[in-house]
Amino acid sequence: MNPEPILSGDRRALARWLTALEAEQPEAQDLLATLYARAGRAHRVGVTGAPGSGKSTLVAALAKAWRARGQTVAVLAVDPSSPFSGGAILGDRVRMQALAGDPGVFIRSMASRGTLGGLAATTADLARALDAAGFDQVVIETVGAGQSEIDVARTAQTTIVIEAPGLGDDVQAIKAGILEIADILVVNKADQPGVEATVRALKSALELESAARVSGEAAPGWSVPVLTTVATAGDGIEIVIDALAAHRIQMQSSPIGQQREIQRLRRELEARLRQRVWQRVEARLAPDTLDLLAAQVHQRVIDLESAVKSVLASTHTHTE
Ligand SMILES: Nc1nc2c(ncn2[C@@H]2O[C@H](COP(=O)(O)OP(=O)(O)OP(=O)(O)O)[C@@H](O)[C@H]2O)c(=O)[nH]1
Ligand SMILES: [Mg+2]
Repeated sequence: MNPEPILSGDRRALARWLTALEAEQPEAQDLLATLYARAGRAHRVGVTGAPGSGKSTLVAALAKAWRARGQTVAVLAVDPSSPFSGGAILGDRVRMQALAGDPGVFIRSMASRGTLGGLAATTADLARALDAAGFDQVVIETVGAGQSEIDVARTAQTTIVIEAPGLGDDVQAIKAGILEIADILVVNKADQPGVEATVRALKSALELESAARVSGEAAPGWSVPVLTTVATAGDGIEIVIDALAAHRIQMQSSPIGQQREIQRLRRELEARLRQRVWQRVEARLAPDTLDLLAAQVHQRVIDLESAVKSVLASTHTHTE
């Protein structure tokens, strides 16, 4: 693949590259390797929260504000689990229409589960590609529902967890356990009743778990702000933009912030190695080997550990 059109802003070439990366095509990955030295300039921002909380609307408002500041924006909308993702993507397109035609904005929907490496790995690759392609802001929007979505959100440097009011103490983020990945909390739909109760619930939940946070996820001296927005009207957006920039500076200037990024890359490295090693084993196994071994273990012809050893011996994986 040729890097020239991508680097000179050809959107169709960029889209083709991303599609090839999603399919894990070797030429696409080679190009990412070639361009990798150019990455590292973008701010990767994760936006996660319950369905309908206003993630896409907030992202559109953020994009507009960044554009006004002369920054370019790429958005990766990841929605693997929703049976409505087709509709959601369509909805996102409508919400993003104000930005359509702006060459400084690029929007990409990922409705697939990713391929072999899993969704988080694919998302991370696409985010790196967009970074290398020169975007200033790379936003990853994901529904905060399960572990895989949390893993996706963790590919970002700064994560916004978004909540809508009206549920009182029964805050979605607390239920889903995604509070711990939040660097910034946003209570959107602040034009609706129940905002104060939601802000209070989030603040007390943050206090409760601040002790656990010391484990290294958060930057030192960073206390997670709880901000309110009306994304549809653009209210509160500038404050979110400022908080994002402040968090990035904090992360970049602290050794713990650097450490967090290294830890994240380590997890990614490990996940990829697991996948590759397993692929090697699998490629050398006859199709029904594991079924046969499992049946033998079941009949106590062989024990589980011996079955593992026999697979490793027959695939020679232990010598590599
Ligand atoms: N009243 C009000 N409505 C809002 C606000 N922000 C978003 N909405 C509306 O809430 C609905 C859902 O907004 P989206 O931006 O699609 O929410 P989302 O979190 O991206 O939804 P999914 O991608 O489907 O999970 C839309 O009808 C928006 O117009 C807000 O600040 N106030
Ligand atoms: Mg959305």
